[in-house]
Amino acid sequence: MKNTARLHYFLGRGRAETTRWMLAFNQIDFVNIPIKTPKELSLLRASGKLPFDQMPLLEIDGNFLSQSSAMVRYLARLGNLYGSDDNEALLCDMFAGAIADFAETSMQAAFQPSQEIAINMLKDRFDKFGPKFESKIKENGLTFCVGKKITFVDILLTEALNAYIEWIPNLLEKDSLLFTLYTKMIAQPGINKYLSSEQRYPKPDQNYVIDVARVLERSLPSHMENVNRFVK
Ligand SMILES: N[C@@H](CCC(=O)N[C@@H](CS)C(=O)NCC(=O)O)C(=O)O
Repeated sequence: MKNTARLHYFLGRGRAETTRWMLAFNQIDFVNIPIKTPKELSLLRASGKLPFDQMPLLEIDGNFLSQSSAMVRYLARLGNLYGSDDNEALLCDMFAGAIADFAETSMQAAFQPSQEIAINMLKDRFDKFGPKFESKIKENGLTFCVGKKITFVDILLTEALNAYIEWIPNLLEKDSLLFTLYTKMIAQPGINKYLSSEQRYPKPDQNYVIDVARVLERSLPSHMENVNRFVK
């Protein structure tokens, strides 16, 4: 039997969330190892498991994986989710890059001074990328982003859309291909189970923003009080 994978990160989604969705889709058991204090982070760094001193860290199959995009691709290869040939793999990488650009805005949303600003930012970003994703799925035969079966980019896109939808519930048109893809992917057994599990962190809020700044001993966003309270 395989060991349970261990994912070290803050007490929240952030840059570990795509890895969680990939583990979930592949039905690989994992535990979140929350890093809650600067001391815990410095111990992790001192362990030598973080090649670039950064989280997330995924411990799996005896390996210590750094960089979320590398984790996602490792899990994509493990689950045969990287397209059926080199050309599809290339298309997957192109899609994954665009999805990362799209998803970055949802990761920044909780750090904004108001809900209104966050939502406007997300709407602008969706207006830029949404129609492109829609037309690429159409060109590819109406169902998947790349090829004729699920690839890791379908999972990444669903994760990103899920984060947007938490801010803007009516984001997707019900008759759109994106909505159909989203609905299908969210119902995949591993993902469905993960989303209602204890491993799933809530939508990031001010507490998450404070947590990150505290652990990294960094300043808070400029709209918050006492912005340098954790800076050493
Ligand atoms: N490209 C990296 C970014 C990693 C990253 O920026 N991690 C942050 C936390 S979200 C970190 O560890 N910052 C501390 C540092 O850079 O020393 C990834 O996606 O894994």
